[in-house]
Amino acid sequence: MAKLEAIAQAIEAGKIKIVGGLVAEALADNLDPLIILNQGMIQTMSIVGDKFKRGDIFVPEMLIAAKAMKKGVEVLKPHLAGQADLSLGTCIIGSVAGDMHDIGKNLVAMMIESAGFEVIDLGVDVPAETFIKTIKEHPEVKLVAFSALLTTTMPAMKASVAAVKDSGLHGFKIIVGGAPITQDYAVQIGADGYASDAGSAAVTAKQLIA
Ligand code: B1M
Repeated sequence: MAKLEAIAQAIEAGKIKIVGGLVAEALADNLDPLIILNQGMIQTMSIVGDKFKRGDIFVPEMLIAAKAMKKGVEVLKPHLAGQADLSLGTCIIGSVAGDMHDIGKNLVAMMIESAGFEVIDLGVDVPAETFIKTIKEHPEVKLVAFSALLTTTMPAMKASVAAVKDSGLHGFKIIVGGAPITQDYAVQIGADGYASDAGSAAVTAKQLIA
């Protein structure tokens, strides 16, 4: 547990240079990668978010913590991904227009990939038109995944889902998620599926295309 605490402290303090090494040490000590991710890293980002909300820290501190978390995830990634040898199809994923948050979206992409999908990650601040263009370029696509972390980008998610559905393109399912998104909202905007975290996103992704 001391290792998890050290990882959490390094992420919160934005110590980008040491996080990777600490995660590698925790793995060498046979700590479960999912426990490292959930208890050492994701929980820490919640603490960072709460401090930001209270005004104890500001955007630069939040950004540097996010960068430190990314370094840790890089080291963790090969240990989280399974060896799926059969492709379930292509999944296009991105954070919706106006949304720059990508840590959660990257985790979702990683878990969906490890479930057996080929993932095309469009990154952050992705306009609906880019999703549509990419679907046209990849007619084999089975899943389109939208992430939003801000209440202010929820309308962009709604508009993106509507634009993709109105495009007349078909043969794929739509999955949505992100901290402010709920099952009810997903239904309301016409998505086929919703997941609250990266693990359940992979499970839902497989169920949607079954
Ligand atoms: Co931002 N930010 N941020 N931020 N940020 C939040 C989201 C916030 C809750 C902080 C707070 O006030 N407590 C708040 C939003 C409030 C609201 O909308 N109600 C907020 C704000 C206000 C802002 C700015 C507006 C701040 C400002 O500039 N004044 C600004 C907006 C920028 C923009 O997007 N246009 C901003 C900027 C940033 C940084 C750039 C500094 C940085 C992001 C860096 C990056 O991502 N590369 C940042 C960070 C780090 C956060 C917090 C602290 C952490 C987010 C995170 O990475 N969490 C966040 C507070 C918090 O979450 N507690 C906060 C860890 C991650 C693993 O969890 O992203 O929730 P999460 O992903 C989960 C699930 O949501 C789900 O699975 C993931 C893994 O389990 N999920 C999906 C996500 N996508 C999914 C898709 C799916 C399914 C599940 O299917 C497709």
